[in-house]
Parts: sequence; structure tokens; C-alpha cells
Amino acid sequence: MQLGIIGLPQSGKTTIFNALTKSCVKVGEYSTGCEVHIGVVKMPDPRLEKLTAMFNPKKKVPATITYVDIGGMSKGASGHGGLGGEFLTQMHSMDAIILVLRGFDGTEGKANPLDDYTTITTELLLSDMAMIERRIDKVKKDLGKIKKPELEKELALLDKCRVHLEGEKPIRALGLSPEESKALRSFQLLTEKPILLVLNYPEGGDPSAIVAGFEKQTGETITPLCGSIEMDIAQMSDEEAKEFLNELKIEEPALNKMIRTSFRLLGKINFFTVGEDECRAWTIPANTKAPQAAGAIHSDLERGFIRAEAVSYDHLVETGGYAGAREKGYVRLEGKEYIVKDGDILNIKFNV
Ligand SMILES: Nc1nc2c(ncn2[C@@H]2O[C@H](COP(=O)(O)OP(=O)(O)OP(=O)(O)O)[C@@H](O)[C@H]2O)c(=O)[nH]1
Ligand SMILES: [Mg+2]
Repeated sequence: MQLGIIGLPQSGKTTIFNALTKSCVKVGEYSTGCEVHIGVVKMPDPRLEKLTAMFNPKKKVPATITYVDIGGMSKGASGHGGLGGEFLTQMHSMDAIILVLRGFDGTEGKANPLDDYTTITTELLLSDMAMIERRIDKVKKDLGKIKKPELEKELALLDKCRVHLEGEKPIRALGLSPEESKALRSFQLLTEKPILLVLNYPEGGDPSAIVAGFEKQTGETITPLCGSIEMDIAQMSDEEAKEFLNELKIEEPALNKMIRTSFRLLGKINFFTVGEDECRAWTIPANTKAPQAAGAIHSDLERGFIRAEAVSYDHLVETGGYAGAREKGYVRLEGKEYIVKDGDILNIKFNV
């Protein structure tokens, strides 16, 4: 699962990347071309901590999420023959986008997150538009040679996208059917990707008025975050960080919340497996059926799936373990049609 961090130059992408991934990439230097940094983050999950305390396994394996800091986006990039090829290649392989908007005054001028938001979303729209138009030309040409119903169907879909983009609306707001989404998948359209907006605000500032104004104007939700403080926290030892957060009366770093939001943004959920050897969090798309969930562990488990023994996290914690949960009838036997829920603890029965 990969999330790309993008934004205008000097908006604090690398700072936030460092904070998210506890990396030490140099900040404040303009990235050269399409500079990319990659970091893998363990998802903080109190549930896995609790399960580990209950089962005392040899190993604890949390879910992970990959963040990619992608430099090289600038104002008017599309006007000069499109966003850079390398930038697009990077972007196309992302599952979702984190868009950083500068909320502090800096070398790039006074903060204007609303303006920056418009600039960037326009770039993304133009990039998709160019992609769709190229494909429309090609399909029309092919249809001129031979009439194929599937090409006609594609052309209708492409046209629908074009009209929508011309109305300055992202593809993700078009309400495509799963079938249509699949037909468009190979284009990996930028505005189809889920997007998380982050307002990078200055130390000591109060972002609430800017957030309210922004949300009113755009109808989008924006997460305020002070990149430089978060980066400092990420680089402290656990104890130092705890003390620092206590002093500021903050329960947990804003970044933890953001990591969880990234997860939800992607429509993913976690289930767990527990035992003496390991307690582990697994990531699957929401609405996955039990055999496919088992397949996330190993393809044999999907192939030979018989049933899943399932208990919810809350029930297991309430009863203190499997013995108590069984007594109360909380441990269910589920079949192939069962849709796995976030926080389920599964034990897969299989036979290959
Ligand atoms: N005041 C303030 N300054 C910040 C904050 N976050 C980043 N900066 C400063 O902004 C400058 C740019 O930060 P970077 O993280 O390098 O920005 P970037 O978006 O990666 O820049 P490019 O890679 O060149 O596009 C640095 O001097 C940071 O110290 C913040 O939350 N508050
Ligand atoms: Mg950078």
C-alpha cells in the first residue's frame, strides 16, 4: 500500500515524510527534478499491543504502509508540456495521494493554501484530461477502421470522463461503477485516486480559522498538522517524545492519527491472527470475504479454505481470552460468504 506525498516546492513534503517515517532526509533544500524518498511505516494500533499483552507471542507483526515523498511538482507544470514524465510515473503507481498545502510563510511567499490547492488540483485535472484526450483520438481512429462494440463502449466512457473533467471535477467524484473503474484502471488517472489534504501550519499557530475557511470554500476536509513539530517529535526517543507530548497536553502525535486516516482513505481494514508464535495485523480491502482474507496470509489458505473461526476484538478483550469467549458463544464459525470485519481475530481452517 503506497501513498504519494505531493505539493508545491517548499511546502514541507520532506518534513512531513521525515515525521511519518522517522527518516532524516535534509529539508529546506529545493528538490532537484523528481526527487523521490521512500519509507515504510508500521501502523500504530493499540489493538495489536493489547493482543500481544494477552498472548505473549515471540513475535509481533504490525501492518505497514509505504510513504513516498515525490518532489518536482511546480506551478504551471502542465502548461509546459505536462507534468514531468518521471513525476507521472511515480504518481501513477500510488494507491492514494497526500497533498501538502503550505500554511506558513516561507521562501515561496505568504501562505495561501486555497490558491495552492486550486493550482495543484488544476494540474492533476489537466494531466488526466491530456491522457483521456489522447486515448479518445486513438479509439476514434481505430473505430474509423473497424467498428467494434467494446471500443464504442470505451469511447462513451471516455467521453463521460472528458465532460466531467471539463467541469473541473475529479474522476473520483464521478461515481463510476466497478466495471467502469476497471476499464479505466490502465490509465491510472490521478484524479481518481483518493486524496488526503494536509495543511502544514506554523509552530504556535492556530489553524482552526484557516481550516474552517478552506472547508467552506472547497467542501473538502483538511487535516491540520505542524510538520516541523511532528518531525522533531519523530526524531526524539520514545521517552523524550512522551514527556514532550505531556507538556503540550497532547495525547499522541498528530502523525499517528494521520497514519490511521491514510488507512481509512484507502478503504482498508485490519484483521488479526494470534498465537504463541506471533500476533499479527493483516491488511485487506473492506468488504473482503473470508477465503480472500485468508489468501492475504497465504494462497494455500484461500485455495483450501474450509471455514474461519472468528471473534471480534472487543469480545475477546471483554472475556480475557479464547476460553472465556467460547463460553459466551462469541467465537463463531464462518463460511465462504462471511465478510471479514475490521478487528476480527481469525483462525483459518483449511485443507490442501
Ligand atoms: N514554519 C514552518 N516551516 C516549515 C514547516 N514544515 C517545513 N517547514 C520549512 O519549510 C522549508 C521546506 O521544507 P521541506 O520539507 O524541505 O519542503 P519540500 O516540500 O520537501 O520542498 P521541495 O522538496 O523543494 O519541494 C524548510 O525550511 C522547512 O524547515 C512547518 O510546519 N512550519
Ligand atoms: Mg523535499
